[in-house]
Amino acid sequence: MHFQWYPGHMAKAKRMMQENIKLIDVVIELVDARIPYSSKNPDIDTLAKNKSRVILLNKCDMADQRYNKAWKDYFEEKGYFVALVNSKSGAGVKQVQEVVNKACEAKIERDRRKGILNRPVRAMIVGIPNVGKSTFINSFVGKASTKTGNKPGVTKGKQWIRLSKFIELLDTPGILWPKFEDQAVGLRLALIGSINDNILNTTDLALELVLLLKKHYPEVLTTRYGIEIPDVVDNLLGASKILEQIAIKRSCLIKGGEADIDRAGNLLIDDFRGTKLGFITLEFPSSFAKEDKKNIENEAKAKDSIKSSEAEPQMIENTSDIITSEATEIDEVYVD
Ligand SMILES: Nc1nc2c(ncn2[C@@H]2O[C@H](COP(=O)(O)OP(=O)(O)OP(=O)(O)O)[C@@H](O)[C@H]2O)c(=O)[nH]1
Ligand SMILES: [Mg+2]
Repeated sequence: MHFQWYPGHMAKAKRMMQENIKLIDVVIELVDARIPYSSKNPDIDTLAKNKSRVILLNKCDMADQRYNKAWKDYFEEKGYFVALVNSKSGAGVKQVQEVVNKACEAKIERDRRKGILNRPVRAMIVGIPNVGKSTFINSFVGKASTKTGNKPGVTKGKQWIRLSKFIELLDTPGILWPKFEDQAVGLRLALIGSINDNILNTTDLALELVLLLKKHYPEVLTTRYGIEIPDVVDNLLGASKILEQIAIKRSCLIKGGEADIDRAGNLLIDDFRGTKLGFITLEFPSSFAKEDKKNIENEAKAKDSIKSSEAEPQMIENTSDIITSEATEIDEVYVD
């Protein structure tokens, strides 16, 4: 299965975000606590360079509690200000204000020294489609200020929301990035519903889900559907046998009594997305910590080889390019 979804409206939204970034003090990125690595958009790192960064591990109520704290530590170690949030119920949302304040301490101090007092903090809320940005904003603000929905692409344009005299939020449409270098990332994004289902083969997606569940949560399929799972299921053929069993148990049959694995596939995906299989996390910080270590080692090696092959040291003649300008005006209507 190949995953790619970068429609025109995302490229447009990214341009809007680039145009507005100069107004922003802090970028609050929502990731999905079930796949915190895959749901973190690498383009945001480029966009938010030199800005304070907050990561909210949203939908933490749907994830496996055993890994939530570990993921929080993982991102904190990388220098982000982090909070675990359930935007739907509001759990953890209050503490976000504190986290944002911490992330903005340096900026507030800079303002104070310049004699600027009480200028509101401006935060851009970013994240992949369907991660819960608008739900978070509504919960944070304490009333429905922006439209939400359980499908990707609900928020269309930009929208400023004044939370209080201390903080203003910019809601943005969910964006992905042009190419998933690692297709496993695309698969996980599709599973949580951040890629439009209309462009996916949901039966193939369900087969991949069976393989992931068998690997990380071997009991859940037996518990939910009362089916026998062989010890080794490591290919799509094995997975389709399991889908067949689910189809039979759930009376998803086509004429002649044959198992309807397409319907069973949809049922399995819906059950996963609706946490009927339990609270499931599909990525684990320990595996990414190893990957990070490898990347750091490779970067260090690359730096060493550049150093040894470098001729003359280069002078920076004009630093204006690397200083970000601080804008003060917002050019958008408030939705209050
Ligand atoms: N269980 C749970 N559901 C959530 C949470 N946050 C959001 N949701 C649900 O996730 C779905 C998507 O929420 P939205 O707020 O519309 O997501 P969005 O990121 O604004 O989506 P786009 O505007 O399409 O990019 C909705 O059905 C929400 O109810 C959460 O923390 N926990
Ligand atoms: Mg939205």
